[in-house]
Amino acid sequence: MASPWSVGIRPKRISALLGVVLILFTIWAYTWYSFDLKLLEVKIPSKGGDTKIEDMQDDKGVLFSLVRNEELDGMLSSIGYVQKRYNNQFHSDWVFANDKPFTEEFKQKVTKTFTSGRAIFVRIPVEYWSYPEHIDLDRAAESRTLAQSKGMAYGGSEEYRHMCRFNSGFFYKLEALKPYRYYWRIEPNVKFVCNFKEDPFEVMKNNSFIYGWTMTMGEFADTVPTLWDTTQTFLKKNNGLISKKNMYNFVTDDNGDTYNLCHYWSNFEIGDLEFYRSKDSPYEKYFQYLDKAGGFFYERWGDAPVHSIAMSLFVPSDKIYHFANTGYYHKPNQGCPVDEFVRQDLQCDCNPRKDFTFHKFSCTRKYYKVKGLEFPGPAED
Ligand SMILES: Nc1nc2c(ncn2[C@@H]2O[C@H](COP(=O)(O)OP(=O)(O)OP(=O)(O)O)[C@@H](O)[C@H]2O)c(=O)[nH]1
Ligand SMILES: [Mg+2]
Repeated sequence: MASPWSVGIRPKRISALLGVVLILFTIWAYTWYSFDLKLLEVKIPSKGGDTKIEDMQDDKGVLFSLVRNEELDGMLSSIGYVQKRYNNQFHSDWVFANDKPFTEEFKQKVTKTFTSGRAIFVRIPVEYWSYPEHIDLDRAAESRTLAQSKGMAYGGSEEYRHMCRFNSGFFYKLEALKPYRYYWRIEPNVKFVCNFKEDPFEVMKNNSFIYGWTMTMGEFADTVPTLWDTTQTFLKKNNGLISKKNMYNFVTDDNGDTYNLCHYWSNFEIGDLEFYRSKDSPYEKYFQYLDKAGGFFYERWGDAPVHSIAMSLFVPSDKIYHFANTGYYHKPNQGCPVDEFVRQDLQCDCNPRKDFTFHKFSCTRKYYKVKGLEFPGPAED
């Protein structure tokens, strides 16, 4: 059989040819994936002139949204508020994640609207958004039917359960979040009606905070019937994970017998990704245990109670911080600084009488009591 050399193609020429093919492939890949996470660290050009790849350090924060294509208008609305009140000054990047491919329309409109930072679009790996093998699908379906018949919000929804499981145990594993130390979760259709004078990511970093929240409330008991017992069994099997300065009493009123349903309202949360993803993280162990127990599908465990219980157990109380003056709105609750001076200083556009942060139905009073701090809210609700 004739070898390539014998028909006149020399090794040097083959190398040159391979080189050209490689360059063409690189140009193609760069163009094709310019909005994709795969090449995030090295390939996405800086947008708006504020964020350069070489600036990326471990302690940077990133805005993060899990969102559907159908929620484009709501997302654009949230982006407007975030830019006006925060990002026009601080220029953070924003990662948008979806279990389905983002449409071109979604990417283009978001990129056009989010001019104060860099927009990164991510498709969630299927293993982060599907049933693990140990789940009995018939049992899961029966539980959804029952929950729906009881009128539980999202009781019949499979998507909602995948969303809660993703927000509990997977978002922090996304490749796109690897370059960042802190995340700030933003949903479509939320509002910020006060200015940020300080960058919350700097507040987190400068104080070594692990978790920041803005509102608290009680969970629907029907969604988490066995979450607390499962947590107790986990703790018995895993000695030494509880922090010495924990906030256990934020989530239980009877010294651990039952869960009092208090949680940080996780549609707004700012967290230290290292806490979730470090090699010996108690959080990951806890999530794995909960996931095996199946309550994300056999019940309707939310990421808010899961995060809140974990923070209350595994994190020292001085690493949890209340971002009190965000003027944050997520249907149906509005946060509004109760102090008139603060409202003026931050140019808030809200009515303090409508504030939910310190409302008697919230758990905020309990938070301050457990922390041993003076309650900063109004004397009576
Ligand atoms: N990509 C994707 N995002 C989802 C899906 N379900 C929910 N989300 C997003 O996950 C977040 C939480 O979902 P929501 O439906 O707002 O849940 P919620 O805040 O408990 O419920 P509401 O009070 O109705 O807002 C939002 O940012 C949604 O856009 C889904 O199936 N796919
Ligand atoms: Mg929501």
